[in-house]
Amino acid sequence: MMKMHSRDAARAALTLLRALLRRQLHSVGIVGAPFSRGQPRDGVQRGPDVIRGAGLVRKLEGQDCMVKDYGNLIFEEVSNDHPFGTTKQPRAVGLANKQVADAVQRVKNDGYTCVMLGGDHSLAIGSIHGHAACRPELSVVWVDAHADINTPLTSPTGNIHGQPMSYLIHELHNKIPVMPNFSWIQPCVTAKDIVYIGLRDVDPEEHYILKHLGIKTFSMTEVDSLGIARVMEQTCDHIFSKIKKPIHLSYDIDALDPSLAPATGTPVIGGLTYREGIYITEYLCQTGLLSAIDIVEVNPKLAKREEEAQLTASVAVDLVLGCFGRVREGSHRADYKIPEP
Ligand SMILES: [Mn+2]
Repeated sequence: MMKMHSRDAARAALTLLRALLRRQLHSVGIVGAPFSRGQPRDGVQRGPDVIRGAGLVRKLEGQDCMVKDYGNLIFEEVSNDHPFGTTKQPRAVGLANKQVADAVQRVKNDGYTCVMLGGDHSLAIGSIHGHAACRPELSVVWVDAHADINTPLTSPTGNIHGQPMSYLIHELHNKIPVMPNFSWIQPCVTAKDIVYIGLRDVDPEEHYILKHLGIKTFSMTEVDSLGIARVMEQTCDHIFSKIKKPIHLSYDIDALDPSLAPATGTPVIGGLTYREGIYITEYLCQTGLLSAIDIVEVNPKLAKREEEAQLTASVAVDLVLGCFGRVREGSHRADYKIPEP
């Protein structure tokens, strides 16, 4: 287990104390990762700024969160990034994810719940890796239309945003080739500590991997048959079966139905409703164990009209708000009094 530097521990304690003194329940650290090389469509690198543009920080502060925006990471261009086998742009993806891992680790050491705004879903490699460096016992809730668990050798497209989980799972370690700029990555999650929600477009090789490793999945069929409330109960029963673990929520906007989140690279019909999507965040929030969140694959350039881009970004904001205490019944300050005439 990595030892937390005593200065980091002190800083984290101070952040928490400050939040408590101001009656702020949540302290949120935001990292933007404007990166698109894990997939072929231009525009997803604008995700962090369109999500901020939809009022993310102001709305979080409006619900009494203490927010620190760490800004956007700056990724260098990588030249001669030819494919490794069929895997595309491995050097750029490996390098960017190292930066994301370092940034997430810093945000966690500063005492915040980390919100990583993508960018494409390849960035979950760095986000989960950096989170696990501080919280090695973490569990992962992966909300997505896709399983993103192809290995470089099973991937039908060679796009790394369809592969991030494969690099992180201990049980798949011996199936992963050594790729340029990927040598820093160590598996940090066990198959039993992962839950998928929202699946509806899974490759045969991925389906084999999910079944072979016994990973808990709630496809859209289970969401339909159980209802989202029982899906979330069973999700938490599964990840908390032995001890209460910090949760890494990796939320791909394409988990939601394309009618709600049209501005994304690989939309699949038949997704989560707005209410189901929000319920996931509300439920995980009230566990008190949400420790890091990814919001990825918002691509404003793929919107047919400006309203589609705005709708997708505002839904993304609502997901984050749900993670930090927004409840639909409404809320009020503890010291509120009705004014008297
Ligand atoms: Mn995904």
